[in-house]
Amino acid sequence: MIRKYTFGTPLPTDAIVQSLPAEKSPLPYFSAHTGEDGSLTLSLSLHPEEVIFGLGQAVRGMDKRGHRYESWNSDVFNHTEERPSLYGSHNLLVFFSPERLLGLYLDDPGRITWDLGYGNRSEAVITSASGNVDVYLIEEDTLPGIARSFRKLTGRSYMPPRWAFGYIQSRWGYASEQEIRTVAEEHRKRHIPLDGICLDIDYMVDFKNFTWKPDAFPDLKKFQGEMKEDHIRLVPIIDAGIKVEEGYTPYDTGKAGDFFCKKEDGSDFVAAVWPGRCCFPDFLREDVRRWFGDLYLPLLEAGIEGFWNDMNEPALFYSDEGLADAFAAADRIRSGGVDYESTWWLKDVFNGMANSMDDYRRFYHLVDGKPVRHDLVHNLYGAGMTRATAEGFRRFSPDKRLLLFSRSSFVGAHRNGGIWQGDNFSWWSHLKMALQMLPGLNLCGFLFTGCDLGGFGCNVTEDLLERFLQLGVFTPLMRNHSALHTRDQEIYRFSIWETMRDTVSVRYALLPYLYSEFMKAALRDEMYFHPLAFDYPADRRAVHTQDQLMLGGDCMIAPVCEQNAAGRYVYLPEDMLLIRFRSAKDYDLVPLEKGDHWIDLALGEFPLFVKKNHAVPLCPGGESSELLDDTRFALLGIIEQEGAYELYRDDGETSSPDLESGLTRIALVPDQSLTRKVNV
Ligand code: MIG
Repeated sequence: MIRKYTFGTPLPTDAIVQSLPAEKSPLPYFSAHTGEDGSLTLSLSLHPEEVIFGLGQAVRGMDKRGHRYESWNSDVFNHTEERPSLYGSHNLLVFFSPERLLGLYLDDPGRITWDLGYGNRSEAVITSASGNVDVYLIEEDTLPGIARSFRKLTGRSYMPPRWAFGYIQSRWGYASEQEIRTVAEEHRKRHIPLDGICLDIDYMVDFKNFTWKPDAFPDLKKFQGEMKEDHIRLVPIIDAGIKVEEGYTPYDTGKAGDFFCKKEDGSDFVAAVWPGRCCFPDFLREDVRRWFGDLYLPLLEAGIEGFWNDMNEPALFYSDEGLADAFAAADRIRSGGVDYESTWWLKDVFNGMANSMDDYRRFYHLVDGKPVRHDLVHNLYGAGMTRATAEGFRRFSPDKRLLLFSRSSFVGAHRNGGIWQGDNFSWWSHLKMALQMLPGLNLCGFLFTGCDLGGFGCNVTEDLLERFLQLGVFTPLMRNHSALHTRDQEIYRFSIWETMRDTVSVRYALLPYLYSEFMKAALRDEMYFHPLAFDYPADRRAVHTQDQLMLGGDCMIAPVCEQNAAGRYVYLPEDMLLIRFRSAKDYDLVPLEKGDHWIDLALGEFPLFVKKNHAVPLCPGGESSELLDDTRFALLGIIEQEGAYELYRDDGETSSPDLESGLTRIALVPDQSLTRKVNV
């Protein structure tokens, strides 16, 4: 059951697809308080055992209790435990204790603070800065029921084409066709599976969206065509800002249509990003989205089938006004005398030019024809860009799914694209962080996601990349990405590349299964990854487990997230089969009983646990998603009673996937062997 309570006059967000009347009675459970500044605060006392799931893209554990967070989409390069917010705002919490199961969604595009037992361990205090918010309470009997209800409320999750489940290599810095061919060749000649290569901003002319360097990419269409013969797709990046430059078509047409965000005086708001001074499309307007979506057409006509949208918080390096203020501050210090305090302050002034609140208050959107200051709708910007792109894709490619993943997001954007987890570091703690972020993202509808494998910033070590890949085997987006000037991070750069290749080979053997689980989850409004509590709500150990995850309907993962560990402890909430993978063809099968186990996992080894009377189909594998044989499987599982696995298959790109016609029942027959060959 979902109930809606309206406070103030909320702005539209596009998050909700099911319109509900607002309740007339007061909001139950929470005490609501309106501040003198118009803000709205909701407080709830917490049970000692209460677990709080949700918030999607946020640091720390799967259970969000014990810290404070903020909904404020931010371009942050340093994902420390202290970060209140990352790139997306996903305003859903699920409170779960022996006495309560309650979902809370705040439909509010502005700033929200979430004190979840930080000020006081036994209280949650949630504040909407504007006080204009639709509050949704979701009550169901089970945790999966809450997830399903929330998806019904907010719409079906985005489904990418099947090739997007292949391994994707990316790096900031690939500058030419030649360099990308080399990356492809190095993978192919070593038989490292590969389905895509990302183009980062280096492919553009002066970082201008929708251009590509004529010398470095003389014939993009021909190049993409040749790569596709080799089963590799190019995935170019698009940034949010449009460079201010007369004669550059996207700027000229944007200007002619009056499509950019404005300052109070009616002139275009300008701030610098990679291309220099840029204007920012007002993605909240339908006509602007149509214009922007159309800009992808030349790239689509060149055969491109996937994109990633970046810098759409929007990230702002500085504005003319911010720069002038900083210079004025420097002048004041120059004339007033320098001491240590003033120099610290001055550094803060210059650092604070990026993504500054002053700038976010300097420009306006048109909402229903009326100007609305950006900070009140800040968290919608990335979602608006995703929507513009997705609407464009639906016009140009109505029958075929295309790949799209964004950096910034808001609930609602999960219908239009995936997201990646942003600029992590090559740190062991960030491997664990990536794992812990996944169930929250899934709960909020973002099923197609994954982190930068190996870590984006800092220099990776080879064991860390291997352990990242072991998590990536299971994440829908499996992309190795790294920043300019960091250590080369392609698999073939490392002495243990064969180990890494074998790890990726497991992804390809599992790909038909993982695709099946993903599509079933999307089509049934379920989660692909979920906390153990969703399956074992009465098992206290399971409910509080922070470093293991359920995957789909049959499995559990428990990655090694520590350097030089020879294995790890794993808690099994029921009897399971351990598959200890070394490669697609080399694995151990070990039945284990419910309880705690130490699992030996040498560097090239990683586990998948399969529930008893469930099974996982493993295909023979291959080097591209397009070359997989999804008719012959080894079925791995402990089967003691008859049942079936429902395998979902389709052509991998249809825009109207149909669950019923895609399902094939694979019979599970009791047998001692733990593995059985099946043809489907
Ligand atoms: O300011 O395009 O998160 O994945 O490689 C950095 C360059 C801009 C940030 C993205 C990252 C990408 C990088 N971008």
